[in-house]
Amino acid sequence: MSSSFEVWMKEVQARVEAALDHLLPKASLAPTRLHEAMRYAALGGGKRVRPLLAFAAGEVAGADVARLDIVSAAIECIHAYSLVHDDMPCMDDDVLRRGRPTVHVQYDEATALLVGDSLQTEAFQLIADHVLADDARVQLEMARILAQASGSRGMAGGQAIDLDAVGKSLTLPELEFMHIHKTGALIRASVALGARCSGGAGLSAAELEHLDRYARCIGLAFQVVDDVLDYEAPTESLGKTAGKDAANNKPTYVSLLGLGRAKEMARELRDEAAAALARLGGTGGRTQRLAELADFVVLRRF
Ligand code: GRG
Repeated sequence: MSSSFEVWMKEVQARVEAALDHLLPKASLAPTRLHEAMRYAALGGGKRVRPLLAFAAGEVAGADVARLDIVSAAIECIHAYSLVHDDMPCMDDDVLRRGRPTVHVQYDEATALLVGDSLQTEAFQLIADHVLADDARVQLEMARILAQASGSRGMAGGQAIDLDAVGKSLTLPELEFMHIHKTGALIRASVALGARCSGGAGLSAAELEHLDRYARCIGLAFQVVDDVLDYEAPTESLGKTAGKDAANNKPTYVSLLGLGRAKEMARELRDEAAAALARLGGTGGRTQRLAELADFVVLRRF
């Protein structure tokens, strides 16, 4: 990881934290317990991979950073909601997230349910409240992209398949279908939204297609690495309970392919993502951050 990438990453992470802090309802606003719990779920943690992708795609499009702040906050609201609900006893039943007690443990189950619901709707309120694209039709498309990526045709659908798969054996295409939805859809939407935050005519259809190809590879690579880390990394460095997949008898890339082949697959997906960037126009300059993020996703240890 180059020092300039590290500086850029920290800068974006700080911007996203500040944007969420500013945009989320204050804990002093009634209902105070719900607002405090929403802030507990969304602030002060996480790698902010999806905002980093939105900012990097925005760099390709020459996007306004103030627009990227809003889009990133909206995406993180959806992401935080999904983690809160996923950790609940009716789903993954976990007590640790980002190194802290999960929301239903820190507060209670009903509050966790409402936190997820409220963060989800907050995301769409942010998109409705701010100008994010010069063309109102593009802004409407952004809302549609985020809705599709979050709902039953995207992340929530992937989660349903995941819950159904516990204790079953899946084929590789079935596992891939599940993860393209559960994890990949929001990652793909992050790149798509960042790329649409530019002024004027924006990127061409061909450029958006290359970016989308990149995003699909990164979305899958992210999940393959997540499976590897769940198998290999200790709970302390993950900030969440390690080894849950095997404990829950869940099919993963590691259980299907073996550790070595799963790691190889992540690297192949990174190379495919890099090839999509090359088609977009060169390896350096405007695509540099996206290329560095592809390495970060594959080489991360948490
Ligand atoms: C409840 C609708 C609904 C969906 C849940 C995202 C998800 C679907 C479940 C989370 C479970 C999980 C471990 C998924 C694998 C990949 C993933 C999304 C990991 C968590 O994302 P990170 O690593 O988390 O970006 P941070 O904490 O860094 O933001």
